[in-house]
Amino acid sequence: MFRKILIANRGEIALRIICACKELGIPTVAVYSQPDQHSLHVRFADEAVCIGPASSSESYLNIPAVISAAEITNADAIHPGYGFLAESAYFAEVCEACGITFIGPSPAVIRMMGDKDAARKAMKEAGLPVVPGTDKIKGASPETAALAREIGFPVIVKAAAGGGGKGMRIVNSEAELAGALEVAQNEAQAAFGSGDIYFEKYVPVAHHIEFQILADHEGNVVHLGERECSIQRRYQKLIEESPSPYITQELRNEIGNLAVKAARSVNYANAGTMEFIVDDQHRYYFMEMNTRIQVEHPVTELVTGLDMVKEQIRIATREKLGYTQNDIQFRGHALECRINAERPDTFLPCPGTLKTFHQPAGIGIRVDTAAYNEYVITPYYDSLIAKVIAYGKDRAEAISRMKRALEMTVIEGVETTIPLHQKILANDDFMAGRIHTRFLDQIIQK
Ligand code: MV4
Repeated sequence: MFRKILIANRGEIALRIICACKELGIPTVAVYSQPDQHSLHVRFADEAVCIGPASSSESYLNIPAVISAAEITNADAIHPGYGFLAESAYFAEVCEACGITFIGPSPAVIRMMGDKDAARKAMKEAGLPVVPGTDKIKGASPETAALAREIGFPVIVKAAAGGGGKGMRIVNSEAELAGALEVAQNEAQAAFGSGDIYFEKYVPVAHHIEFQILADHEGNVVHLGERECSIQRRYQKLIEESPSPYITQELRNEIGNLAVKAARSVNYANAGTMEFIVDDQHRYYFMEMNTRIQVEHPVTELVTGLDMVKEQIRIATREKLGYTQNDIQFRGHALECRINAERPDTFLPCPGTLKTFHQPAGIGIRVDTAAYNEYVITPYYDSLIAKVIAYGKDRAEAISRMKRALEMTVIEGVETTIPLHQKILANDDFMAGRIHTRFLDQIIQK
């Protein structure tokens, strides 16, 4: 086991990793930026090192500062959480060069999956269906227009270095193409430092379904079923659930087994997520793979009973999984609502002080948060206040628990996404499991 784990993150995920380390008996080191001095991850870690000022680029993204903190505290592993350095192949390489274990897959796999075009090719090669699409394209030209016509409008332009929706543009007709390519390239350049883009056939009414996998260093791979993530706003997920009400046991086995084979084919080791778009005919297509622990991992933990962060740590020590697909049992239903500090009219972040913070509890409710009374949501980092996760024997019970949990959450001082969640949970189509990628637009327009 590791001697000491440094957590290169903040907020609820830093606390989540500390929980896993405490249960495994591994001492922890927190790193923090100046405004995070009084954060709970600093308080609950065994040691803490300030790594810089507020701006992420000078603190949580500052590789020399993070590595120095690991060296002076004698940490032999780093858990990157999600965001920040979690999908930096370069950071994983620096860790390796410094003799520190990066708790995640190999730099080569991170790099390949970070290039969405390369990832599509590798996964296609490994037997996964991918959406009809192009290689990287240069920009507007007669050849580009011909490619789009060949695929057929609508198409969706995506950033090759991106993921998660940044730099994405839906293009309905050839007239919109040149403009959309330029906007997407500029957005991609600004967000990822690379203007490389490609396009895919756009699947208009679809399900965003992601499969969770766990893989060890010896080629043992299992899947932990899927998460339904179709309820997104501006490509930010709002509600995730497992299992998906749209996926039958047969389809789960089929996609899950393909995902496992594909992960094995690239020597994947650690937790990983394969994103699929599933159309209204239940046809599924691989979109991208995320090589980190995800925000929505708790719904999978609740239906499988596994502690995914502990599994990540165990795998990183080169322990074997110790179980096979048949040992994975799916039980009940789980739902996660992301509570963000944001204005309900503009959906813009709403920084401020939580004058009152009362979190829900009780049977079937889990809350992952780093907030407390007087906690300050700064404009520097993302505006997530808490993840409320509800578990029930079935979807109806999970939803009813979520409803009462949101009613019993008190957050004063900032506006939050709770009213929007309540509107979604009260919707008849949501209740009936009729959700898809267009669902939220329909709700908001009403
Ligand atoms: C798509 C798609 C339809 N067709 N790709 C959104 C986040 C990013 N990781 C992938 N996303 C999508 N990619 C193709 N070829 C639909 C989505 C999508 C979505 C699109 C519009 C509005 C809401 C959405 C929710 C989930 C996924």
